[in-house]
Amino acid sequence: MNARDRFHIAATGGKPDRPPVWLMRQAGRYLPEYRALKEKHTFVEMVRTPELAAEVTLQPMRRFPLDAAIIFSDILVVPEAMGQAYHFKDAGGIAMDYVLERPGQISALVDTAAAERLAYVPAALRSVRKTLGTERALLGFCGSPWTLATYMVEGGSPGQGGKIKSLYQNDRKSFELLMDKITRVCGDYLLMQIEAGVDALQIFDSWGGLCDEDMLEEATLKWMRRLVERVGGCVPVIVFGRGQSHRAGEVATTGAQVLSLDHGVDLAAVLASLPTRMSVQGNLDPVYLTGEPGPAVEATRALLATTRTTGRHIFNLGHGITPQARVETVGAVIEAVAGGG
Ligand code: 1CP
Repeated sequence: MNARDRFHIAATGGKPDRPPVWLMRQAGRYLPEYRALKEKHTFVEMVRTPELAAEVTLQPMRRFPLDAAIIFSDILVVPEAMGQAYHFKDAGGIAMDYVLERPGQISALVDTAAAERLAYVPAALRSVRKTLGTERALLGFCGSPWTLATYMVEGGSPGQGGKIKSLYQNDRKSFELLMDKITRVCGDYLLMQIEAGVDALQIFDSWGGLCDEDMLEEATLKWMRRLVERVGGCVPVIVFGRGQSHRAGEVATTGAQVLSLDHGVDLAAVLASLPTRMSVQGNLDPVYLTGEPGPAVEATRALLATTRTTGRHIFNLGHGITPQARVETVGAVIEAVAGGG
């Protein structure tokens, strides 16, 4: 069975020969070859240049027997295409160039034709597909409308999300206008990625956990559902609902085929609670990757054992790889999955 078939079967509720494996932020600072490239180019430059984005995407694919590549890009390319750019802070981390504070700034955001400004992403996808061939799967992605709105209104990492929640609660009209614009651009963008040949799409709802129960549907779920409907079953959609595993059933109403779970959650128990059309993805604690291979491999095997009889599992981390991850430990974990546990 080739890796692409293995991935497709697992992502559509089936049981392949073993769980496929890919890792969130499989590109990044833990890899010396990535750091070398970043000495010469800025992050934004690498994201915007198809040859460089393709090269960064392929770096971990050369090193490890991963079943799927995720395109090197960032969720913040969408706000940038709409007119709100982002940059790396000297102190580390990412910040938006300005903050959305007034309704007039929301009205001024570009929506029609914004996706066309992202043509460098399908260009990178096509280049990766050419080099990668058809044996291994290729994933595209975008941020959830709620998560993107959070960065746009908060200006960076949101803390408690006071500003975005205030917009939702106190100026629903502006909130809806912003969400409607983002959702339309993301929809166009996802369709562009499908056309460029992705095997699946992941929607990162990284800040959906900020939503209280009574706002979940109106603030994030309904907009993701719109995106899933727009994709129209062309490829499987994975939703990463960080901090939302306790309400997996509600996230499942978006129509996604796969739920990506964060660490610390009983993956098999969540799987058992979901409709059988669905699969789960996850959820090794990325902290294991900062230590010796031994404990990481042991935890990987324990996790694999919980879904051995059911299948419907794509192996991944509970969140992105950190710069402190050790390359040999990352390799040992991937080998443990690829070797059948
Ligand atoms: O996995 C991959 O390598 C694919 C490419 C990818 C993806 C899917 C990157 C490259 N970023 C993302 C998604 C992304 N970007 C998310 C959703 C996932 C998550 O919850 O982490 C978010 C929130 C961002 C925004 C972002 N980009 C942050 C967080 C900012 C904050 O303070 O909240 C950061 C640090 C980045 C930088 C970034 N993006 C990607 C990489 C490899 C890096 C690190 C770059 C570096 O330090 O060199």
